[in-house]
Amino acid sequence: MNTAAKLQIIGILAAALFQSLEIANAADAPQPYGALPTPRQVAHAEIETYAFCHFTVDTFTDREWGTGGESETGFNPTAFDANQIVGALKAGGFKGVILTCKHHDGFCLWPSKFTEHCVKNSPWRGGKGDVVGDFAAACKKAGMRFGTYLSPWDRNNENYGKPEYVEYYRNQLRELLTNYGPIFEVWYDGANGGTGYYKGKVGPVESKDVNERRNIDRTKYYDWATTWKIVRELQPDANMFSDVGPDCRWCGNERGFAGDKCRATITFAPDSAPGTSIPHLGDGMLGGNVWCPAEVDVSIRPGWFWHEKENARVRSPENLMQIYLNSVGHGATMLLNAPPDRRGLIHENDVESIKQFGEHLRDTFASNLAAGAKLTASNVRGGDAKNYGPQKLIDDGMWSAWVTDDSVTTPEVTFELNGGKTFNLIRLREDIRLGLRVEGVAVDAWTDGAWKEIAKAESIGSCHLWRIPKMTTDKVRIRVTKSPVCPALSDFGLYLEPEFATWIPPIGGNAKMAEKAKWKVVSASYEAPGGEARRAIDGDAGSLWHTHGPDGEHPPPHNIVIDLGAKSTLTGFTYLPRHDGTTHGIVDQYEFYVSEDGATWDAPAAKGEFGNIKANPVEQSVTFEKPASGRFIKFVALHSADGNHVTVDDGRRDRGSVECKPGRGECELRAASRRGRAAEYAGR
Ligand code: FUL
Repeated sequence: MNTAAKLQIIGILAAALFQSLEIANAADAPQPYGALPTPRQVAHAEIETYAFCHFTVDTFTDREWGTGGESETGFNPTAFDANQIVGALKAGGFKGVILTCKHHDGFCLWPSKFTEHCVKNSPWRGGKGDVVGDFAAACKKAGMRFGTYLSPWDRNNENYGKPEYVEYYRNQLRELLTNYGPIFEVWYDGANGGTGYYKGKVGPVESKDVNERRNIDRTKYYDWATTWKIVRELQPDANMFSDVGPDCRWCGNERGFAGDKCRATITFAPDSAPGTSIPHLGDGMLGGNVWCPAEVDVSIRPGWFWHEKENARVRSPENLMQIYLNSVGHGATMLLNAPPDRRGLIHENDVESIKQFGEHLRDTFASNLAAGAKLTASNVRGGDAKNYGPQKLIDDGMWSAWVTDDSVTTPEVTFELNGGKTFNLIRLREDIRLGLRVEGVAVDAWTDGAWKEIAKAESIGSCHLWRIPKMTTDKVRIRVTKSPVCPALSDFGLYLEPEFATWIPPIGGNAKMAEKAKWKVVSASYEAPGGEARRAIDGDAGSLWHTHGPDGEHPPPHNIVIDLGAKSTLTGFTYLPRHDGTTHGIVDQYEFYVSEDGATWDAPAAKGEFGNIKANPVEQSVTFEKPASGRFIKFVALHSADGNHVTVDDGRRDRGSVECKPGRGECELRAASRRGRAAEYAGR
C-alpha cells in the first residue's frame, strides 16, 4: 500500500469517527405535544394565501344567492379568459385558486353528465365551453394550485332534501376530483337548506319562484363522513374546508380576520356539522383535540359576486395587507375572493389592488433584518447547536427549530443585530409539526440601555405577525414566558414594511344617494323603547330601529313608512344591516313600496331576499325593475335571518339603512365622491 492510499484510509477512519461522535452528541428529538397536523395540513399552512373566484349566473343577474330558477341561457361571459384571472391572482402572491364550480343556485360551470343545469345549455361558446376545465388548465400553466367549491345546498335540484340528492352531490364531486385534478382544497359551504326553486332544468325564461322551503337536518342529511372518504380516495393531498374541517375550519366571519390568539387546535361537539352554529371558530381552543386551523375567507368587494355598482368599492391594497396581518399573521390562512365580471375577467380595479398588494408583500418580506445577527440562547437542547441551535430561527427552513431541553420551558434568545436596524414588523413561527407549544412569548428591544417589551402573544402556531411603530435598535430578544413543554420556535424575522400610497381605484363609481334631512317617519308597525323607528334614518351608526321590546321579541313582518318630504323618482333603495357583531333581527326577506299619498300602496317596487346577509352583513343595494315615483316609501321586513324580531341600522358606512336612490334628480342629491366611497370601504 502506498502512502497516498494509507492516508486515504486514515482520512476515511477519521471521518467515520467524527460522524459517530456527532451521533453520540445529537440530542433526543423533542416529543410532539397535543393535537398534531397531518403532512397535508403542514403543506397547506406553508402556502399562506390563496384566492376564491365566485362566478355563476349571479354575475349576470346581480344577485348574491341565485334562486335556482335562473335560466341556463343567462350565463354568457363575453370575453372569458381564465389565464387573465389566474394571472391577476398570481400577481397578488396567491398560491392557488378555488372556483365556485357550483354555487347555491345549482348552475354548474362544467358540462356535468348528471344535470342539464350547466354550461352545456348556455349560449357561451355554443354550449361547448368548460369554465372549470379552463381554470384547471390556467392554474397548471401558471404553477398555481386549483381548488373546488361545490355547494352542498342546491336550490335548483328537484331532489334536494331527499337521499337521491346526496348521491347526485357525490357524483358531481367525483366528476370534479377525477377530471380536473390535482385539487389542493375542497370547499364545503355551511349555508344550506331553505327556500329555492327546486325544479331542475330551467327553460329559456328565468323563474322567480322561490316559495318552496326545504329544510334539512344539517347534522345527518349529508352524511359527511362518507363524502370525505371520496375525497381522501381521489385526491389524498387535498385539504377539506368546512365549518368543522376536517382539514381547515371557518374563522366565523366573512369580514377578514381571525382572533388574535387563533389556535389551530379545537374540539368540536359531536353533532357539529357544516351549517350548525359552532363556538370558538375565531380563536380555536387551547388543548383542543383536533388540529383544524382557521381559514379567513373574505371578498375584495362587499359582495362575493361581481356587481357593477361595487366597482368603486374594491378593497385597497392597504386593507388587503391588514387582512393578511389579521389572518396569516394570526396563524390562519387567507382566502381572498376576486369575482370575475360579466366579461369573464377580473375587473381593472381589482387587478390593480391585488397587484399592488402583491408588490407590497414582496417588498415587505424581501429582507430579514435579523439575518446575520449574532445569536445567544439561554439553552439549547442537549447542547446540540447543529440540530437545535438558535441559528434555526433565521435559516431557510420554515419549521427547523431552536429547541431547548425538556426541563427548560421559558428560555430566551438574544439577537445582536449587525448594527442598528429599523423595522416595524416582526414575524415568529413555531414548528407546528410538534404541535402548538408556546402559550406566552414576548419580544424586547434594547432601548436607551435597557430592555423594552415591544410585542407579545399567547399563541404562535404557523405564523404570528406584529405590526409595531417603526423603531431602530441593535439588539432584540425573544422571551418565552409560558410553555407546557420545551418550545420549538422555528422562524424569526424583523422587517421594514413600506408605507402605502393613497389608493384611488382606477375606474370610479358615481353612486348618488338621496338627502335624508327632510325625511320623517310616518308610522312603524312596532317600536321598542330605545329602538324607535326614527333610528332607521337618523344617520347614527349603532342606533337601531328594532322590535325587541321589554315584553319579548315582536316577530316579523314589520313595516316602516317614511315621508321623503317631496315627490321623487326612485330607482332603488339600500338596506344597511346592523354591524355591531350580532345578527339578531337582520332582515333577509323584504318588500319595498312607493306611494304618492302614503295611503294607497300598489304592487311593490321590489321584493325579494338579501342573500347571504347573515354571514356577510354588508349594505344591500336593490335596483327596481322600473323607476317608481312617489313621496312616501314603505319598507316591509318579511323575515329575519336570526332571532325573531327586526332590526334596521343606520350610519356612516353608506349613509343610511333605508336610503333612496333617486333617478333623474327630482329630489335633492348628494353625490358620494369616488375617493370618499373608496376610502370608506377601505377603512372597514
Ligand atoms: C357563504 C355563501 O353563502 C356565500 O354566497 C359565499 O359563497 C361565501 C364564501 O360562503 O356561506
